[in-house]
Amino acid sequence: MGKRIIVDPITRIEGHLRIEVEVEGGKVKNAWSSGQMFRGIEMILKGRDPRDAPHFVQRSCGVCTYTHALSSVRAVEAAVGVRIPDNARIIRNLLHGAQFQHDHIVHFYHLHALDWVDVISALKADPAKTAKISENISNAPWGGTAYYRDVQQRIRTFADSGQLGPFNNAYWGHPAYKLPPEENLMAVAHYLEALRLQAKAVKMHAIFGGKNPHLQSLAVGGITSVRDLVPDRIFQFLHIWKETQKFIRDVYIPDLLMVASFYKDWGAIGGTSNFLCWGDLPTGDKEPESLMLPRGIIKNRKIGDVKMAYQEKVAEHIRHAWYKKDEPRHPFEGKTEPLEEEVRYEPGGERKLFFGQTKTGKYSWLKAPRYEGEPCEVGPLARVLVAYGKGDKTFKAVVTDTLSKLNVPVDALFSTLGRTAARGLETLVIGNAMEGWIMELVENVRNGDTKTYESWKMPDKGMGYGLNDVARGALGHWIEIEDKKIKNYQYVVPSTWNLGPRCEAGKLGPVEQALIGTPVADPEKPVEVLRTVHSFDPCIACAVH
Ligand code: NFC
Repeated sequence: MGKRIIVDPITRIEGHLRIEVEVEGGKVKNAWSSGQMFRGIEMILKGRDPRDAPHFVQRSCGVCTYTHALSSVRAVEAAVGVRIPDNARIIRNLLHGAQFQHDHIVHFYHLHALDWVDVISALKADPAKTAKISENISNAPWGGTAYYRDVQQRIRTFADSGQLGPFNNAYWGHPAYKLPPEENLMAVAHYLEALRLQAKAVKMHAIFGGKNPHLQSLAVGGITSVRDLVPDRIFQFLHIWKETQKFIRDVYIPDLLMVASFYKDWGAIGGTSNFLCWGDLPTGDKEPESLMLPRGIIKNRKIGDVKMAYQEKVAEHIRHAWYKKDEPRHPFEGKTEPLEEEVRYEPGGERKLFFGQTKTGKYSWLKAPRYEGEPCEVGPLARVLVAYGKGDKTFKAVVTDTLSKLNVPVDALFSTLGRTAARGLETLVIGNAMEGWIMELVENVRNGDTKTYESWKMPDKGMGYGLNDVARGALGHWIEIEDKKIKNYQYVVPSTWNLGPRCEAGKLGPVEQALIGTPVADPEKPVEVLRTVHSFDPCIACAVH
């Protein structure tokens, strides 16, 4: 048996994730991904008024706040049979677009960059050289030797005090870090700038959503921000969007290309096989035809063979999850019955064993979602591949441009590097589209259309689902109503798809699959494992819900 490495908890993610790998000959040979915390929101929802569901489920997570409410409100609307007005659709898209911008910037700089950027190496940089590099590659609104010298001094103050604060406990100096000191200094400076920028970007949610996290303006039938349909509010939104999009175009994308150019070997590490998207950002009433992010599934990396994806083909498996014995179930039939006693280990009990050696074979609070029995990666890479495979002109252009700038083949997309690049590229594309939506809203208001809500009546019975594609991937909510109350409610979440355990057939989840073959230079400092896990941007709070 190879050497076992456990990373528990994985930090710079949301929720409690434990990753265990077996390393042999310097590479990962086997992997187990485990969610370590139970939530139970699906159980709490039973018997409640369906209109309450969006408010409850949104509390699954404060990171992808809003997205559960959106999926839920769509599920209830499908069950009660109401069509929302255009303005509601546009405002929902704007809030969703702002979520993508904010979420992906925070992920790239604050959750993922330090897997590639060595903060301490930046102390050796020549600030004048960094200023030159920065001038050459980006249009950042800040820069110059004095600026970079100042940033370097701030890092030095941290380091000299022996208290690295947010930069503590990392693997600084690890040989897998490839950026020269000057590039490291630039990246750390942009990490700090991104902290400031994201605090502004989040205000877009406050304008049409009342607050962030957990927006308050979604209602079954539309949106309540009717008083915000005035030039003042719309232009406030436009102003913040502009600054955010400028950062994405002039800083995030150039930084992404710069970092990627030093890590091209990661274009052959960390890939998976199947990719699923529900699609999102409707430009009209017809679903899925009007979705700007298209719906589809790619199997076995056949990028030229994108098939339509159907929610009927989804089932959640619990053979290796801590739930009562059951068969795989479609979400409309889904159950959430936790096995409390099995996971209450005594010190020295089963938890001390490695996964794969336990008696029950169960090792996670995440269920294992499957599409026609197959694990599927969801998220930015799946969306970019499906759009590219379907020949979407905008996505094709940015992907082709990036591949040629990095001088790597299309196959490099199936990797950790491809996943991280795809996230940046879709941020750019979605952010660009937002301007058109703002103008559409302005035009509607100018023409006297300020309708944001359609009334409806609660039926005694009904069933519906809402399919979304959110920051971390394909998200679906399924509801059954009986006696005007919630009879059953299930959701299948992006991080459940990506981080879930083995299924009934023993097939590995996408992260488990992606980790196999990952090089590990030093088992005491498995930074390479973190790179692949972080590239999925896990959220275990969502995944277990
Ligand atoms: Ni939390 Fe999520 C919800 C997940 O669906 N996974 O992107 C979304 O969290 O970040």
